[in-house]
Amino acid sequence: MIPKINTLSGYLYEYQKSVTNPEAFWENIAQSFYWRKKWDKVLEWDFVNLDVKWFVNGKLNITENIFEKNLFIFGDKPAIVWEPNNPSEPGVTLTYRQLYEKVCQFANVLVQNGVKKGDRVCIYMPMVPEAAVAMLACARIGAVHSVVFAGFSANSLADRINDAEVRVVLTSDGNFRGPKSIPVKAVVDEALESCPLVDRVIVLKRTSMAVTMKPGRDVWWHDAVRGVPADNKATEMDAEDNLFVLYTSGSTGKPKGVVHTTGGYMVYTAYTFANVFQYDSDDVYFCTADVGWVTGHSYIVYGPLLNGATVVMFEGVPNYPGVDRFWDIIEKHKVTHFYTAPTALRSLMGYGTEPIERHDLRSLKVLGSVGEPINEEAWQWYYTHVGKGNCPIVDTWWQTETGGIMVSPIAGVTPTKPAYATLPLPGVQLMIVDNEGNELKGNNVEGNLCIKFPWPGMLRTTYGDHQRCINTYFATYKGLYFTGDGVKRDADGYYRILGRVDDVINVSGHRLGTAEVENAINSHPLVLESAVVGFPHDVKGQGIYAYVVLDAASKTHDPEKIKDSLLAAVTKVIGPIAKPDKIQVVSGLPKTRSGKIMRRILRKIAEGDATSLGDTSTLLDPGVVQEIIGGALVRVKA
Ligand code: 7RM
Repeated sequence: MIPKINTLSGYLYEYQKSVTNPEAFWENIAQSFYWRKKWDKVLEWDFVNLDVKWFVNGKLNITENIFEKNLFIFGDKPAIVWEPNNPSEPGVTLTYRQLYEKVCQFANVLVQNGVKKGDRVCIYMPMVPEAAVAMLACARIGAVHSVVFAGFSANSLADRINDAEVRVVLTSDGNFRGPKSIPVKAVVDEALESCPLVDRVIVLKRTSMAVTMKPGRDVWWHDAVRGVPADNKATEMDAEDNLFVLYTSGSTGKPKGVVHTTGGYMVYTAYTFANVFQYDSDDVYFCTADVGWVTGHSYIVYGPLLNGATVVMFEGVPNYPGVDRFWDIIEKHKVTHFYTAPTALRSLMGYGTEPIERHDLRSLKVLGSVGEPINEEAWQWYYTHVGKGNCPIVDTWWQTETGGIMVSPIAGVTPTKPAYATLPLPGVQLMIVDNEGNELKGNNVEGNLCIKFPWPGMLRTTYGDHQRCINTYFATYKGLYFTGDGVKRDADGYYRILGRVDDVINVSGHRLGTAEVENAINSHPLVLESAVVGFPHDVKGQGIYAYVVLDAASKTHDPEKIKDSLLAAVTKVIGPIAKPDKIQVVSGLPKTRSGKIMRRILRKIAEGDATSLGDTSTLLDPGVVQEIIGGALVRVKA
């Protein structure tokens, strides 16, 4: 069993142990797992060249730790309780044994299709149990999954497939999302026109919408599994063999493939799940994330299943068929642990408490928040109306790169404070630095959040480009992992995450690089250049504000049509999540003499705070700023 903290003094004691002797601390946690061969050494590390190895020479398979290790105890326990988009459609419950059989069978299918240990497999699927089966089947045979959120465009999908040199793609015909059916296979087909390496696509039938199947390349999932045996001996993996790659946006244009390895990620996600949520064996855990994001990887699939948890997996959206859908699911499945994003709470707050009061939520014990800072108002609403004042909220701060939760209350153990992620978990050594990299010691300080010591769940590299990983995360402050987030440590030593300090924006909990959105806008033939910044948005947390300079040829076009086609360009290049909320056409962008766009000024204007622009003495043409402040803003309908 994974050691669980259950008192505040226990937390302080474990934390102290984890800092005094991290190797001994993590070695003890790692003992709770099934290793084919134990490690020779717990940790080797170097944060300058980024070379981190946990459980050196340990051998294991993560799926053996989900299944074989536990089947005897909870083989008949529900592992995945699947709730379809449409509540009148029957759901599916898979016990651990049934899930195991599906995983083994699909692992065999992958092998039959030529997938070998180390090969990358792209998963572009809706929120159906087969998405989890696909991930675990990859892990079973040592293939590296690259899950791409099914809301990304063909362009984005193709970029990710090519970057990871994927040969096999797993997908579905379509996707039910609220009242809509969304084509999925058609997007894959479009993407694959520029992915010469892909020679096999396995297609799950979900919506039964019409699709084209390319002979020799495309096969139906149900045909592929027919008659395939449901037993498979897991492939032995080194602790440091890659488990998956997951693309995430940064401050440069191209998303990076964050690489996670097997042993450390297993230990970290399982330990953090058990402790942060204080999951007990009869609990029912519901996380509303999509498996296309890291939260889905670590806290729908790996963390919970490694703990033998019952996980509710939801295909749909919070407002279909009604705005009480989450509360309906909680009541129906007697959910004890509910984990969602502040943006969802803020949008549901708009409907008042009546939709909640229609449901019996007495099963709830723990509430979680993830993805973006939770504002105090949303925190209070969550606490009072969803949790009825007796469920602790765990505000969990972490990142794709960290693999698992880093700063968070331990449910029922750490005293909470609205909008605070509170304290670091055991094994997490934070450091706050100023812009020059000097450590800000003591309490009541605010600065850049860094981590100074490795933790087992951390990223090991970015796929295909190790130097880029070093430059992005380990070069800003030498010897430290830089998170890109600003943080405050208050008088009690509690941490409050303030949001990104780099050119990354967080829109409805989705991470986007401003450069990525600019590139998409710039792909429009009438655009000369653009600058994108975030601005405070009541529901989304941050909205996207685009300043666009158009070609003279645009004069002959209808401005409304141009706006629509700009949005279409962004949807095509990235996906609908990246559509700007506001577009302002400007005649020029504020630049320094050396040609750098002064985003600081644009951010201020977007925030509606043009009175305090700060130092503008380096501006090449101050007239541009005056024009922008006085300029007309084109609002884009949501
Ligand atoms: C898990 C996830 C990471 C970025 C991160 C932060 C922001 C995430 C919180 C948060 C404040 C939180 N991974 N973030 N959780 N900010 N409080 N509890 O979201 O890679 O997609 O995003 O999200 O800015 O750097 S992610």
